[in-house]
Amino acid sequence: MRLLQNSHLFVLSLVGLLLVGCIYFGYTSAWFRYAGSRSGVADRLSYKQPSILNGRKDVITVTPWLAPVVWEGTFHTTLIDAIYKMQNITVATTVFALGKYVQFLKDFLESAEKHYMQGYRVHYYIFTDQPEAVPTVTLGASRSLTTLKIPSSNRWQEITLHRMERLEKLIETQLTNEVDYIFSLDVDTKFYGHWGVETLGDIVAVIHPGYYSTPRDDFPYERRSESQAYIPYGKGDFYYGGAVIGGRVEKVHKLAKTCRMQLDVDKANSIEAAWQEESHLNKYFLYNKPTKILSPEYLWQDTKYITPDIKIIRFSQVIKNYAKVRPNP
Ligand code: UD2
Repeated sequence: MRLLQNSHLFVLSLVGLLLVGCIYFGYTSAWFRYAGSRSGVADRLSYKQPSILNGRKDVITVTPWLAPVVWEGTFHTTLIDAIYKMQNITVATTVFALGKYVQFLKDFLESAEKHYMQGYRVHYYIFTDQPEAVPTVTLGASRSLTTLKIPSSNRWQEITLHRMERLEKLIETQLTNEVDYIFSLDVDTKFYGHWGVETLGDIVAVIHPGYYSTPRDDFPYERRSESQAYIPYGKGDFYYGGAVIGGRVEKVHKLAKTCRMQLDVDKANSIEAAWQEESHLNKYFLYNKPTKILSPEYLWQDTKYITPDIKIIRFSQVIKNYAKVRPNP
């Protein structure tokens, strides 16, 4: 009996030891795999040593709340790519082309296929009232396009106002758990230079090219206190453009939902903010600071004179005849 108990004990200890061993080796090999993949980037690449002392001196590269401001000369494309490539991400990209704005789609898509998120999985969502007018553009590998038919409006303001609601619903119905990041972009635009994963962040805003050296009291914020987009004089960080909104899909959903709710309140009170959804976006970003800011390199205007601080134009609003393309003045 005693012998039997001892042999039982011996077998149990052996099994126990085996289990501990398995767990230990499992963990260590997993750690080595992790460490290997982490050091892999540094091992495979040779890149210039970053300097803590030298950098762009002509512009700010970090906000007072410590969000990076992305300018040429502040990031290393190959290094950032090596990090993001390991993450196997998908970037949804929404664009609205209603009424005569369908004419901008060809240049937008063709230039995006040259410069935008090259080497990454991109899914374009085109909201339009004329699916048959969406041009056939050859897309790169891992890139796809879905056309979503929606009604147009005889007021351009209504079209831009409703983008938040459409964005909110698209994320809820199709994108949650499907994509990692999303960008909502204006269609009357063209890519001229590299736009890659350096633009990704939790919640991303772009500096409007028309106001990057303007004092805050001259920003075209909504100044009527009756509107939910109201920002009083003396407040505000930057003036952000409505043409680019980006970030992690759940963060952009929160932004779109909040702005849509504020827009609903304004509508019920018969007030339309000075710059429609752009005014609400600026209000949102005042109280929910963007975690990354894109410099005006990422939103320029073809009509604008280029100043020395702009080293590259990556994305720009094309010249358009407002009277000819919009449904109303
Ligand atoms: C500014 C903003 C824009 C938006 C708007 C709000 C920039 C550079 N632009 O541009 O993002 O916040 O003010 O009023 O920050 N659209 C159509 N069909 C139309 C009219 C508009 O599809 O008939 C769509 C299209 O995607 C276009 C976008 O709405 O790119 C913005 O309209 P816009 O470019 O006419 O507005 P704009 O130039 O005043």
